[in-house]
Amino acid sequence: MLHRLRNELGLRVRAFDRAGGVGGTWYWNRYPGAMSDVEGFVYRYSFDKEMLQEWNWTTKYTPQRELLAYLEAVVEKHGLGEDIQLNTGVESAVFDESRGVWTIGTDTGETFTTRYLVTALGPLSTANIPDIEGRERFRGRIVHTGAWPDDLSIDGKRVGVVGTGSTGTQFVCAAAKVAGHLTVFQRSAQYCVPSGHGPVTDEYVAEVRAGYDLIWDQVRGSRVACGFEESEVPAMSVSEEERRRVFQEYWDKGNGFRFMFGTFSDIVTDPAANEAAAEFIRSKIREIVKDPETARKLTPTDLYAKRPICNPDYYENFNRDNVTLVSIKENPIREITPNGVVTEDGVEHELDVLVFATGFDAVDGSYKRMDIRGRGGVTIREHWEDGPTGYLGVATHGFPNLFMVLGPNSAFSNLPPGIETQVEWIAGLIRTAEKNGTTVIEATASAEDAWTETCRELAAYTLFPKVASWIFGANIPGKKNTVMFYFAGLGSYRAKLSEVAEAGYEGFDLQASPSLTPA
Ligand code: NA7
Repeated sequence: MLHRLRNELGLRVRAFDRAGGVGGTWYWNRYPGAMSDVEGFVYRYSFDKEMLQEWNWTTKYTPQRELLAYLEAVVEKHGLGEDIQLNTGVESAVFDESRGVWTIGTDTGETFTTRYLVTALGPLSTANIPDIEGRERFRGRIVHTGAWPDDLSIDGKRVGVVGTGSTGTQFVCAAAKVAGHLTVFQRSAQYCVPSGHGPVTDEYVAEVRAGYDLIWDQVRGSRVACGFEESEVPAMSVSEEERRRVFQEYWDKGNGFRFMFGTFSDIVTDPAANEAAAEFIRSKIREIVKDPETARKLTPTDLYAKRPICNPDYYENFNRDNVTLVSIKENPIREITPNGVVTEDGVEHELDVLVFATGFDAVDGSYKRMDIRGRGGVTIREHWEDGPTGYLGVATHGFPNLFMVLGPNSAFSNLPPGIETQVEWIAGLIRTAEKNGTTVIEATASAEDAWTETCRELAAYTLFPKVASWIFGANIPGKKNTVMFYFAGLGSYRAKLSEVAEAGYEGFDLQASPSLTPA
């Protein structure tokens, strides 16, 4: 966004980050095993064609360190660093209706005014840490995966991890091999498929580089934007034998999104198709995990309808002598003691390090902790009391000139192409506004309501809302369950954005700035 607005539109821009370096998610999430579980070749920017040809990679998925190095290189190459103010948290943003500008207050005591405010706060950046009795008494170290300290090594230690989502399962795969003992506190059993992680050849890299134009075209027109063709075949339209063959093929190939969206077209919409996929994964758990009781606890029985997860060898880790599984659904955590975690059965699990892989207050969490005030002094917290909404995921009524990257009701897809889509579109809108002098831009309430309704209808067509997960805010106690994503895919989302722009930014009220209007 900074590159587009400053280097291409010529605006004066300043970016702020609480962190001591750039990288966002990939700055903070330094836990053992952290990596993107979308294949590396599409987990990057597409805008810099030169960099696509020059940046090298050696493994199918990109580990955190390399992602961070990549993002730092992008900043360096485009000279962005000089306009990024690090170690600076934005605490408040107040819209001044009389002047049509935002006033930004930071935790460094500075104030800035700006015509446009873009929030790229990250949909998964405000940590969710369960309030467990006795936390402060623990003598070891307690960490959340999203703020992993550089000085913390788990080698040889007694480690406990609460949470088995994308993060928790990645952590388990890495920690099992280095910890003295690993105790996994699992609330819900997970459907996890192999990732197929491993080295890639130079020929593969050369082939991807040569094909990038087509690759990005395909990604931009697809649903989940993960770099593969999604299936058009309903699962129940083929024989049971053929279904198993296809599931096995994708199991062998690896990747969670591929398994969910590449095998058949209706895994997340048809309960029978969903059950077929779920049962296939369950059969694999039974095959892999040697201890029947551990296998039982690891086997999910609900719908296969959370964000898909993949790892190199998740279930295999539970065959190791140094790994213990505790089902906290059956045997809840009672308290944390100076020595570790006590479960309801009275057992004290002694630990040196307790890791919370318990996720995030997704989508609006990072907005609610800031004091953002739009028209009439209304705060974003008040505005989103019944759940976050956003017109096209980029703007919300009552907050003119506030543009969100990955705001509520953005497309549910691989994030880098989703981010680029919105960044380009927001830049186009600002360019138009600057050219026409209509620099107060506000989503209308009716357009936002209609978009929210569309997102609701699309979500209801899927099985996702039937399972409790962060996608609908169900992971945060007291958070209202709302639809926070657009589920028709990136291709259709992009088509909608183009349509809106071509219709003169339909659904936006575009007015001249009060300060620019002649008296
Ligand atoms: P997730 O997917 O929200 O997973 C969090 C995990 O923590 C999940 O297993 C939860 O169990 C568990 N959890 C959450 N709160 C509690 C409490 N209070 N007690 C016990 N266990 C709890 O977060 P991730 O960081 O793994 O991934 C988030 C996204 O980041 C991911 O989808 C990718 O897009 C990147 P539950 O399943 O809710 O029973």
